[in-house]
Amino acid sequence: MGAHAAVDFCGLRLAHPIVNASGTFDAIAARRTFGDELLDEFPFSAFVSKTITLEPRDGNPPPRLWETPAGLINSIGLPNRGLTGYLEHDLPQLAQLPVPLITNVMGSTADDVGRLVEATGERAEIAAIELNVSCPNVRTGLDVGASAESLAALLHAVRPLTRKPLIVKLTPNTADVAAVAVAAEAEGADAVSLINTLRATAFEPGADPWRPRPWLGGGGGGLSGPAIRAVALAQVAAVAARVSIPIVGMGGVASGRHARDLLGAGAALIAVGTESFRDPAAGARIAAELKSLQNAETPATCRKLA
Ligand code: RRO
Repeated sequence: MGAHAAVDFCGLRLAHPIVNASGTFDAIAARRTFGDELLDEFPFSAFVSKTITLEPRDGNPPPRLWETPAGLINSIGLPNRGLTGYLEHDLPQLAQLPVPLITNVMGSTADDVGRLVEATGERAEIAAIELNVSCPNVRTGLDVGASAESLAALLHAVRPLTRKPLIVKLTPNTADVAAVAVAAEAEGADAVSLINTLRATAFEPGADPWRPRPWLGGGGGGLSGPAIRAVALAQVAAVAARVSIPIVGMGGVASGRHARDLLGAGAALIAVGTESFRDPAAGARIAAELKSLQNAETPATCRKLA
């Protein structure tokens, strides 16, 4: 079989189109578990960090997870070491990964986001910044990613603060995701990524069914996994019809065929999320399956040359 066609994404040369969805693969813990084998067979062509905030956060109280018949609801609530902790503790370890590092940041004010973008933008170990305006589990007071106007104002303030590629992680919890993507492109985003989780909730098992109580410590959560694959396809297609910047498509991808479908809908890269919880090597498997599908579609003579 021929080698994977490398992908150019915002000036980064990636070995294949499969990356991880932010917060779904802990590369530092995986290195502890799998040792240097992880570096030899890293499942993704770029690594996206879990979202960091300016100050450290403990995250939401437990329980934090609820399984649905075809998905997972999480209410993690952004636990992280904060900017300083990330730069001092995580970054040196993440910089050892054999692929470009994309750092995901989130703030509750434009000032916070600006400080995060500036500080991460100065670090040579970081190839690109993903700006999370889409977490369903934190009350920020400003639901910036749900409105084209508020996202435009935020990007207007922070875009000039770095020359690194800026990817905006869009929320599916809005009436018109394509309008928000258009605003991101107009204000200088280099790419958009979607979809984050769909706002969801679960009731406590065993509670009086007529007086249900929320199960998750954070009250509600975000739904991911196979249940949201069709929503992701529709939203990626809707965004692709309106913008010309590259799209990182994600939502329930568990096979090469699912990845191919999202590429067909207009994505340039595909992120694997929930499937990595079930199988930490899922990214590599999906990349291999996608490569087979691409080779199967290549005429035999070209295949020999590849
Ligand atoms: O940490 C979380 O609860 C979380 C985040 Br930041 C996000 O962007 N999406 C999600 O489903 N959970």
